[in-house]
Amino acid sequence: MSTAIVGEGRGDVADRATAGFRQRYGTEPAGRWAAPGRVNLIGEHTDYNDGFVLPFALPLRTVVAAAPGPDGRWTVWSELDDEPVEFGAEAADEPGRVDGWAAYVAGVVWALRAAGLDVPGARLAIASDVPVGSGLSSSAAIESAVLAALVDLGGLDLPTERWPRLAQRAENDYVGAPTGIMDQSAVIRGVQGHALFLDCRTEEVEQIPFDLDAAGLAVLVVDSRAPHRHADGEYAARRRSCERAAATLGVAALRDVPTADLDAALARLDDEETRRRVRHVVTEDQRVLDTVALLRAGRVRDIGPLLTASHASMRDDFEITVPEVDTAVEAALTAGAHGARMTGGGFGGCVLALVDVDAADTVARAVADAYAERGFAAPGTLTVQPAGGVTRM
Ligand code: GAF
Repeated sequence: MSTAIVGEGRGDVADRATAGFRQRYGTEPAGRWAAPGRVNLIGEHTDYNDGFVLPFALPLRTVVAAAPGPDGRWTVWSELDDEPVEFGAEAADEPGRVDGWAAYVAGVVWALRAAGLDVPGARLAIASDVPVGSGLSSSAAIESAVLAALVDLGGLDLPTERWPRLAQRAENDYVGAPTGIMDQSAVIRGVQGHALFLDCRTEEVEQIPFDLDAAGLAVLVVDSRAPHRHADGEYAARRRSCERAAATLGVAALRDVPTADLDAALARLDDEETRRRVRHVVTEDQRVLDTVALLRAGRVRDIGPLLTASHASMRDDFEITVPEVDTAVEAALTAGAHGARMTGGGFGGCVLALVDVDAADTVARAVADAYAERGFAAPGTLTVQPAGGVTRM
């Protein structure tokens, strides 16, 4: 049988952060800041190609309880690891000096300082319901909650529109993961009941109503629990391949290849693998635009085939799926899902399925049965609604 994505009996995440703060520092936090995880409805590996994405924030949150620190240094405790990590400006200013989960915190301090802001020293305690390593952006959630805390504690003059780029810089340049702007944007700019239509070149945003209840639908998220297989190296390789293809085609990014010109562009590339990569990105951008058009017209159920086509493209052209996610998608579709696809960077992580509300349990069970048959570890499942982005609680 499937199991809940979030561990049961752990108590409220905000209470855990507060309790951790009190226990670790012996005082009350000055405040608590919460940032969600995200799923991407559609638009995979399009963000670093300057294209379009349509993610939404999840009701699962990471909470940071924080207060100014006594000596201009940063001390961070996380329930992931009982040992707190402490660092000063010298470590924050040198990417890579702080590693492990605390690098996401040091990276934010670094990005804020690199932007010329006077970041206050702080004590932080972090608790999270966003599972780590499931492709639901636990790292963007930490970055964004810490960013919000430091901006507030320091009274920093930093409009929210600039937050996603700064959080992304923390991840790219301090942690060293060459990701795009999607995750931080979803986590920071998400609005309840909406999917975030983001143009990753201009950073223009449109909140697209995504009212699942009104349509009698649910989004079922399935954690494939597939062990990550070289995900970081493969992600970077896909990115390099797209950048090389754009250079060959003489465009700034693959977003500049119009769907109507795809065949002509493919004919100018001389290896089959690169052609498949480009075909994924160009068709995926178009699928995002088509999904947005259907949602604007209130035709939520009709986006199903686009989700499924996105999965096929990731499986066959971009080659970023693994047997566990393919099995989950196939089982969900066979059990009646309107559409299903892997969400996130790939090589494991989560699948989302668009289902009738009253079919969610049947679909979850069908996926669990298919996993048992194939000898895979039981998947995690959760039905979700689009939630709001980062806030002070
Ligand atoms: C990961 C990255 F962090 C995002 O920037 C995006 O590229 C995604 O993979 C794939 O769409 O989540």
